[in-house]
Amino acid sequence: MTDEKSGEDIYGKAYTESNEPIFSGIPTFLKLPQVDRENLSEEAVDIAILGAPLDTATTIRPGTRYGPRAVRAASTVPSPPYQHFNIETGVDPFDTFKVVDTGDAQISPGDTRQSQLNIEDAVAEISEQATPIIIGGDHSISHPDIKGWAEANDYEDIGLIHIDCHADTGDDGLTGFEYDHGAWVKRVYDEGIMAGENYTLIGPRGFWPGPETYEEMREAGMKWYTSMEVGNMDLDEIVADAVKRATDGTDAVWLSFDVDAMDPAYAPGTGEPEPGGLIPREAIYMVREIVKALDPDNFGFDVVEVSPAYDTSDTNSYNGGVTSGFANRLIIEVMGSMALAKKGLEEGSPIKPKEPLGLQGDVEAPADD
Ligand SMILES: [Mn+2]
Repeated sequence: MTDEKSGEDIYGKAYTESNEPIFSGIPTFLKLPQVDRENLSEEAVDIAILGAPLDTATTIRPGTRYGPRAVRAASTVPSPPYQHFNIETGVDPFDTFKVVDTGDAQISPGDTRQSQLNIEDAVAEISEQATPIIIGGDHSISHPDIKGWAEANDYEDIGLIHIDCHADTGDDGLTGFEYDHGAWVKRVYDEGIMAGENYTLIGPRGFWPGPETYEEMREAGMKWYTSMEVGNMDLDEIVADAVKRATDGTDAVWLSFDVDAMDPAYAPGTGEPEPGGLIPREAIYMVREIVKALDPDNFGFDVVEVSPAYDTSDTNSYNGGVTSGFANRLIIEVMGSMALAKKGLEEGSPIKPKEPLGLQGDVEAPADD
């Protein structure tokens, strides 16, 4: 590690000595410290977590208002925050970043548009001080997420990498609502802060949106890799292309992950599941590699559409439903890759066996008789 800081330096003795089980106590994200948004400027915070429990811009099944709470609580790792050394990647984000949970944006039940504007304000507020990581909520939150983040940082041109089953490029929702969860990409595009050439979608499949919308996306210079293409192509090539497109002439990059990109077998807890999706290793690998290649100081992330009532294993998610646990894990992976990027490292320092991997030494040929 090139960085001399440790989790203990960042979080103090209380965390070193903390041995409270994960199921006990107040469930902030990974039981990280909670800091109110108005007090953020008083602390040197690197990453600020925000919940956006809005689900009234959903077309089919609601329930993602319970997403942030479930994702926060979903952790099977009974450790304090500073001990998240990832044994595969060899990095612990909490050795590099001070991460805090800033609670939820104010939702006004029944008033979808006002709630979205509140989310925009809350994201702008945290983005003044830190890199924002937002937990949805339905996918309509990504328009206010990106708008608040871009405004706080004076970004004029942003790149967008969007991992999702659906393009979300509709002009509006089913009966005309402009800020529907299937229209947020179009809203971002219409803001004039994202060129089509800086947009890449990974994971689409199924039947929505229709060919006219895909034709418009094509004309706008947008690019996409379908779920089947993810399965059949070299993931490194997809990652490199998405990163190149997102960073080409832009000030910053937003990564938006809709859990319905995943095959429903791996993420059943969502409103609009569609067969034939990504597997967790593909998604985790791509997210790791994408974020590692981006500037962590000009970056934002959201994970959306976790709907705990449809989840399995633990629908309360007080120790990790399948889907809420996956979303929780994605956030840790994102922060780990941000830490590598911050240190200028290509790879972390995983502990490996003494002997190289694979069969070693002379192998005796089977007896020939
Ligand atoms: Mn979506």
